[in-house]
Amino acid sequence: MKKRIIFATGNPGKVREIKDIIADMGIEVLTMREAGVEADPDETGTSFEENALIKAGSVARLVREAEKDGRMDGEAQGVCNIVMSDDSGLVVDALGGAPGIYSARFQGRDTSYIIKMNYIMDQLKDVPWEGRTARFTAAVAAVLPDGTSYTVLGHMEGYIGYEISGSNGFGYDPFFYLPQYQKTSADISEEEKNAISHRGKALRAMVEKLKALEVL
Ligand code: ITT
Repeated sequence: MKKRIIFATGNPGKVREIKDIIADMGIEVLTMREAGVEADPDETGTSFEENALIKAGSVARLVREAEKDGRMDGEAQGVCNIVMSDDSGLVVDALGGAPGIYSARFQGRDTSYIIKMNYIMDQLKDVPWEGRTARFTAAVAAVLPDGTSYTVLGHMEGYIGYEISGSNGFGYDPFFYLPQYQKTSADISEEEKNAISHRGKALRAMVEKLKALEVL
């Protein structure tokens, strides 16, 4: 049976990266919008994994209803729709792990990332370089047609820089300094970022896991 992944995200930055990462693995991926379903559940969990499961679970329920009603494109040909999601964020050690799971909501969901990053840099103004360690974390969740679910975590380590630089990536990338490149994650190419990112690692690990289980 043909397998495809429906990705439960409304974040265009994530969509771009996810499509690139998964395209390299020869698996079809649709966003929830492309699949004709849409959900924006409250992220009430207390961890990246819990929130990823909330997002994938709510879209999986809509997908199963659409399959049952014959509304899902490709269902007549017996397509196996696996729903995945990504819950991610920036974990700053000097801020006790903040903004963490609240990264998108930090200082207000509609506040610009320039303001969010300047706020964090201001909070860290007296913190020496060694104390400016941070990481991006992503939990990728997958919900199978029988309701079984899995989560996988990925991390990308770096430092909170002293300035904003670069126009690739999205969100907090322009102040996230990668010592191995001596650049921010917005200054390296998307291909370079996907090779080392939290999202790239978690997605590849999830695909490997599902392949090992012969689900993909
Ligand atoms: P969905 O829930 O629809 O997927 P969202 O943006 O609300 O979209 P999250 O709740 O997972 O997603 O929040 C993740 C936030 O963490 C994201 O909005 C960025 O601010 C930040 N973030 C995660 N990964 C990032 C990356 O690779 N580069 C820069 N910022 C990132």
